[in-house]
Amino acid sequence: MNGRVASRKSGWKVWGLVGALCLGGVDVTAAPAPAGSGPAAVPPAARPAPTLALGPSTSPRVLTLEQLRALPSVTYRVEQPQLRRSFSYRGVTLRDLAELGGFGGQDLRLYASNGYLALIRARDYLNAPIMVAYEADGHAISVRDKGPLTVVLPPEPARYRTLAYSGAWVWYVNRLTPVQAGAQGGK
Ligand SMILES: Nc1nc2c(c(=O)[nH]1)N[C@H]1C(S)=C(S)[C@@H](COP(=O)(O)O)O[C@H]1N2
Ligand SMILES: [Mo]
Repeated sequence: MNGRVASRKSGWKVWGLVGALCLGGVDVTAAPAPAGSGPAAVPPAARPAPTLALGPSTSPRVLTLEQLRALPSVTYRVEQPQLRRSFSYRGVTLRDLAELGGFGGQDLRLYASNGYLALIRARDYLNAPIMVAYEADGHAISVRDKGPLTVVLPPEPARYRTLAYSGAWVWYVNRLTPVQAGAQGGK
């Protein structure tokens, strides 16, 4: 990682992987499985609808998928570098989301439901339509494909397709906060 994108992985990642394989996107932070009971016991109908929180956990604005879908959207085709498949993604720009959260133009922390955290600089999202995508090829994004909400970077500039930015493709994203809000938990 260089200075543009900082990221860390935590012990929660294993839950994220379990979730990706078996859980079908249940946010384990919102619905922890009792020890010993398999997350696979949660039927698809019990999956909580995805939400995106804007701002620190003490004072978030929480958008439902429906509310996200009602915002102005961008659509473009790009290859998801970890899946190595190209999709036409649709979603809301980080620029608009930060504005809506009241922290437009600030560097952002992006949290995922598996405990992953990445930083995206204002100079990146202000100059390119980096988005939180909720749709790929006209469909909801499956957990297998890193959804239901996933950060997508446009094909240009070319640096977005380098290793330095691979950590910015935050899968299962569920919260954005301004970096200046301090060391808030991501949950
Ligand atoms: N939710 C989530 N998104 C994530 C990660 C993660 O652990 N969890 N890892 C990031 C990092 S640091 C990189 S390099 C790529 C990892 O993709 P790969 O494991 O397919 O190489 O996804 C990024 N997005
Ligand atoms: Mo990475």
